[in-house]
Amino acid sequence: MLVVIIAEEVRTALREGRGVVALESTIISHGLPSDSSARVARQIEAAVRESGAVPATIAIVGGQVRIGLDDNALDQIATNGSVVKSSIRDLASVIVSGVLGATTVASTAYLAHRAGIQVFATGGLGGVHRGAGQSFDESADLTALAHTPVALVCAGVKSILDVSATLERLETLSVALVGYRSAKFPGFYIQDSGYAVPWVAQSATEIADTMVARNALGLEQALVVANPIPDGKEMPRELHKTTLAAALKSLQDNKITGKDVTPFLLGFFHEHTDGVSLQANIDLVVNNARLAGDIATAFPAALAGAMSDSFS
Ligand code: PSU
Ligand code: MN
Repeated sequence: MLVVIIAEEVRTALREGRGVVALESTIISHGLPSDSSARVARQIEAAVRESGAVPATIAIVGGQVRIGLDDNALDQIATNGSVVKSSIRDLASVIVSGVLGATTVASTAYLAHRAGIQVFATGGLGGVHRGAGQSFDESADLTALAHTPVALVCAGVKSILDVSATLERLETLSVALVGYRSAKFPGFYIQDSGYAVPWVAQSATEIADTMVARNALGLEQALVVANPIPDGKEMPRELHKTTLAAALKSLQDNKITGKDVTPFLLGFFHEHTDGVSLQANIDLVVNNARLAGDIATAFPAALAGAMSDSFS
């Protein structure tokens, strides 16, 4: 049973020490409307290439983990309605059952790290849900990042989550958090969630240096790079606020739980904002992919320039 297949282009880039950026597939299968997801997935990959890095979208196809998808596999993930959202605990069962699996932040980070990929781009991180004190609904993304040393570029977390509690959990789990050219923790569709980040980096090189220092320290936690949606691309605040309130109410009315919560809320936004949330989503993911490409491209030089005694 061959469980993991790394695409030729990705394997070559890794062997030659060139930049590679991992991309998750749940964003494609469950985070975007199906009529645009294949196009957007290719836009994301193109943004990584424009920064001089190689994209490696990760998914489970035909009982095998694929690190880097060909056109056919990417189309299947984007358009096949029966793709299973696969977090870390689902991986082995998805492989054995042979169903199509889309990987979340948690499982993508895990698989990327095991494949030797250090940089990963997504849209928004999973986190602590509102009411988690009662429901215990906290994304496995958080615990995965606590022991997976990748750099993850995201636009913060959506305000469908409890942003404050999510930041507290990241702190408890010792997950590093750095804002990119901003001291504000972004709120996905909006540049400022109302909370601050503990550190700010001004360049991709500074982030690559931070990864090198983290690795030299032997730390196993992820570095979350919070990259706000570009200027002028935010969702209008009022539309954001009213849609959020309606989405949370609909979630309760429909008694949605477990892994369906996040896709439900994302879908609600896309269905009720006449394309506005979709466009913001595309803009921020492409922006993240570009920055991740810049970081991956800067990483080899940062590594070469570092000198350190080892802890071993
Ligand atoms: N947040 C977003 N867009 C997404 C997701 C989260 O803004 O597409 C997806 C990611 O794949 C993330 C997952 O890892 O949802 C988290 O799901 P859950 O809350 O069930 O852990
Ligand atoms: Mn959950």
